[in-house]
Amino acid sequence: MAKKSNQSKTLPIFILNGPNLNLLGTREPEVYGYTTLAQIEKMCAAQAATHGLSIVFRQSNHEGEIVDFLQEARTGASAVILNPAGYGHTSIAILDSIQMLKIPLIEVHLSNIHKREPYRHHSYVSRGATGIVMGLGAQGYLRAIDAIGEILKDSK
Ligand code: CA2
Repeated sequence: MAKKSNQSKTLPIFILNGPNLNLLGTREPEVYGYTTLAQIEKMCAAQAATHGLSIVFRQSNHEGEIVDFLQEARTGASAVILNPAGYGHTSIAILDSIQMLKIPLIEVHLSNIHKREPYRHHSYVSRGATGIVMGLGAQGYLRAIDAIGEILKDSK
């Protein structure tokens, strides 16, 4: 019989993206940049690998589906990176799901929401987030992965 390994593999980082982010790189590049979501996924996978980590990368235009992903993260992820997009400013349901997590969650925004319209200044997600990265474009996802790499290393 095969011997069981004592080494437990770290669960993936769930990288979750909210509504309209599937259109990245096609409109408003002056606000959101030219990088597509598919390119961000590749960049994230490569960055996670430098920390010995893997990712599950998802996007949804539906609030309930994001809630489902967050519930899945409770047992399936070591950490979450979430760009809630417009739902960050409106969704108590997504905040409730975040508050049920016992793992780190980093909120990411491509743009600096505080430099933008007043209705973007408040984020419900921020209340439940371990940390926030904003205004760095696609690079922000990579910096969030670096932060998670450090947090998970420190917690070992
Ligand atoms: O800066 C961010 O990452 C945002 O989360 C993006 C959201 C916006 O509602 C938040 O206030 C800040 C919008 C995502 C829309 O994505 C687009 C993609 C391509 C073209 C236009 C919008």
